[in-house]
Amino acid sequence: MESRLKDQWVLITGASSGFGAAAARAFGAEGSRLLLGARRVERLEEVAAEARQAGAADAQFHSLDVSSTDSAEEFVAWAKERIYAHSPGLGRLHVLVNNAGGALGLDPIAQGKDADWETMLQTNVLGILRMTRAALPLMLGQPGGAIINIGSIAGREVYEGGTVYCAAKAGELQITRGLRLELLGTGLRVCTIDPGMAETEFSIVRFKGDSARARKVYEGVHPLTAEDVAETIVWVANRPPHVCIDELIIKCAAQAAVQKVHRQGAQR
Ligand code: NDP
Ligand code: 8X3
Repeated sequence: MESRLKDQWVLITGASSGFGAAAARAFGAEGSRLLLGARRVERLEEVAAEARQAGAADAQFHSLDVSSTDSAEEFVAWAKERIYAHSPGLGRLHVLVNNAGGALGLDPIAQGKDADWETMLQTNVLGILRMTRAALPLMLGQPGGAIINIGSIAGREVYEGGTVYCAAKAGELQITRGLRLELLGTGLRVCTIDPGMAETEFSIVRFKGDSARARKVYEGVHPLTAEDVAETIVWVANRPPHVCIDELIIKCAAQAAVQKVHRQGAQR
């Protein structure tokens, strides 16, 4: 059966690594048309080539910083141009994946850094709002489209040192729920996918380039991979138009809760 996502336009933020890059390849395998954004454009170029190789009908990329309203709006204007160039007047964005984000540091609030807090709230919370506001006009009038926000189990549970990241992802969860209420009747589906620990560049970014510390997070565990999460993103987007997966939690089998992880060799 031909994929419902074939030839459909899919916009992915944070497509230069991790879930976003894997999602680009996975939507590519469905024959979708991709619009990829992130700050590291040279990485986007590689991901776009991989997506085309996987079968994407089109894969284009453009610089995007979701922490800037100007950048978000400029990116969506570029996306609109790309879509209209392909099908003048008719083009529609089918899927928006608000994935860009991450954590910075594990400081308790007493030692928290303004710059870390601001970046986490800018990307994980305001970034979703900006991108959604800008992209909605390209999606309305097209029942069956989907806005898929990437949250986290951290939005549902809190842990010491992760409070601001958890607050940001809790914000993402409520934004998703509120947007679903606001868009009722449009036929657009609004979903959140909330992963647990997954080995991507997430921990390297959190620990500001300290790869050894990042590796320790996954020691003795078979964590989720970017591909596991990407498969889920595509599955959610590919449900029939009358089906909305409101909220989906995905964790590796070794993780029962944010801080309850079974590590090989550890006593139960
Ligand atoms: P990665 O660090 O591998 O990917 C993060 C992506 O976000 C990169 O493409 C990065 O691109 C992009 N990004 C970061 N800041 C910005 C910005 N200001 N503007 C545009 N793009 C930005 O991590 P993951 O793939 O793991 O993370 C993806 C999402 O999943 C995040 O929202 C994260 O919070 C969430 N998540 C991750 C989990 C994990 O354990 N890995 C678990 C649960 C949720 P660039 O730097 O080029 O701009
Ligand atoms: C990433 C998962 O547990 O590191 O969102 O916060 S966690």
